[in-house]
Amino acid sequence: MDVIKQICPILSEFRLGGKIEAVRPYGNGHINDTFLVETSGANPAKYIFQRVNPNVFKKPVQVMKNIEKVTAFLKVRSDSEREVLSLVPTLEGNTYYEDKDKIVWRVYKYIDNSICLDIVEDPADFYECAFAFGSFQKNLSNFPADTLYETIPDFHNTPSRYGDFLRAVSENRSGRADTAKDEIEFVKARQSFYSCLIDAEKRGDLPLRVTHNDTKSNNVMLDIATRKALCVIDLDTVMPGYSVTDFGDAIRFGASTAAEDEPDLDKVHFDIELYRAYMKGFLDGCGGKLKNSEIMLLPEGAKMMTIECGMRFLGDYINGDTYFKTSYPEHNLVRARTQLKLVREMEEQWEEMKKEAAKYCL
Ligand code: ADP
Ligand code: GN1
Ligand code: MG
Repeated sequence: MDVIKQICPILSEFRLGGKIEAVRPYGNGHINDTFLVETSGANPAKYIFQRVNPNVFKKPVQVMKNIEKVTAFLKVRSDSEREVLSLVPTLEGNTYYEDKDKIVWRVYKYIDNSICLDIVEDPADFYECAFAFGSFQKNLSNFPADTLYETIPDFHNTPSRYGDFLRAVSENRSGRADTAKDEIEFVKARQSFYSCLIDAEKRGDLPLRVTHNDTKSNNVMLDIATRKALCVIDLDTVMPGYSVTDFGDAIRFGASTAAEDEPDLDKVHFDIELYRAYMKGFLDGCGGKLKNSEIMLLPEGAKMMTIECGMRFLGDYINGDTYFKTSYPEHNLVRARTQLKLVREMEEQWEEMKKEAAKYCL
C-alpha cells in the first residue's frame, strides 16, 4: 500500500524495538490517522503510530506539549505502561516528529491485551469506562490548568458551536441544506438551552476543571480478560472544561442502543440503565470531588453534548464534510440523526434523568 510505504521512513525516526514487520490502518477515530505497527527481533513489540490531523489541530506541537505534561503528571501516581499512555521518543529524543510539511507524527506503546468499545452492551463495562474518566478527572484535579494550551478554542462552547452551525446553514456550501430541513429545525428549536452550562458557570455552580473532552467509550482501554478499565487514551483535547461535559459526551456515545452511525433509527434508543451505570461509575471515579450543583447538572451535560455533537455532524454535512472522516456521502447526516433521536428520548425521560442525579446529592 502506497500510504504505508510513504510513512515507513517517518516511522524509522522513532526509537522502536526491533525491525518493522507490519503497518496497518487501525481503530475508528474520526480525526487522526492511526496505524498499528508490529516489530520483530529480540524484543518484538506493537505500537500505535499517529498522524495528528492538521486541519483540526492548528497547533499540533501544542497538542504534544499538553500530552507530555499530562502523561508525566499521571505517571507520578502510576508508572504502569498499561495505565498511562507512553510516548515513544524519536532518535533525537523528542516526543513527536515534524515532517517537511510540518505534519506532526507520534508513536505510543501499544497497550497489550486490551480492547475498547464502539458500542456498549454491558452496564458493567460502561461502569468501568465511567470510573476511568472520573478517576482521570480526579487525578488531574491538582494539575496546573494554566500550563495547558487550549488545543481547540471553544471546543465545548455550545453557543459558539451553534453560531458555527447557523453559518453553515446560511452559507450552504454543499447545497445539501434542503435535504436536512427537519434536522435543522430540530436544532434551531432548542436554541434557548444552549447557554445553560455557561450560565451555570457564571453563577458559580460549574467550576472549570482539567477535563478530557472526548470521553467516548472507544477512548478507554479495558483489560481483555478482566474487563477492568486500564487506561484513558486520546489526550488531544485535554483542556480546562466542565465535569458535566465529560460525563455527557460519554452518555451520548455509550448510552445508546446502537452505533453512532446506525442508519436505522428504530434501533437507536437512549438506554437509561446505561446512563445509571455510567453516573455511578463516574461519581465513584471522581471520588467525592464534584459539588452538588455539578451533580445536578449531569443530565444537562448529557443532553448538551448530544445536541452539540448532532449540530456538529449536521453542520459538517452541510459544509460538505470538511471536518469528520466519512465513508459515504450521507455519513454525517446519518450520525446527526442518531444524536437528535437520542436528544428526543432524553427529553422524554428527563424527570427520571434528574431524579437519578438527585440521589447522589448529599
Ligand atoms: P482518534 O483521535 O482518531 O480517535 P485515538 O487516539 O483514539 O485516535 O486512537 C484510535 C484508536 O486506536 C483507539 O480507539 C484505539 O482502538 C486504538 N489505540 C490508540 N492508542 C492505543 C494504545 N496506546 N494502545 C492500544 N490501542 C490504542
Ligand atoms: C471526534 O477523535 P475522535 O473520533 O475520538 C471529535 C469529538 C466528537 C467525536 C464524535 C477533536 O472524536 O469531539 O465528539 O469525533 N474529536 C475532535 O464521534 O473533534
Ligand atoms: Mg479516539
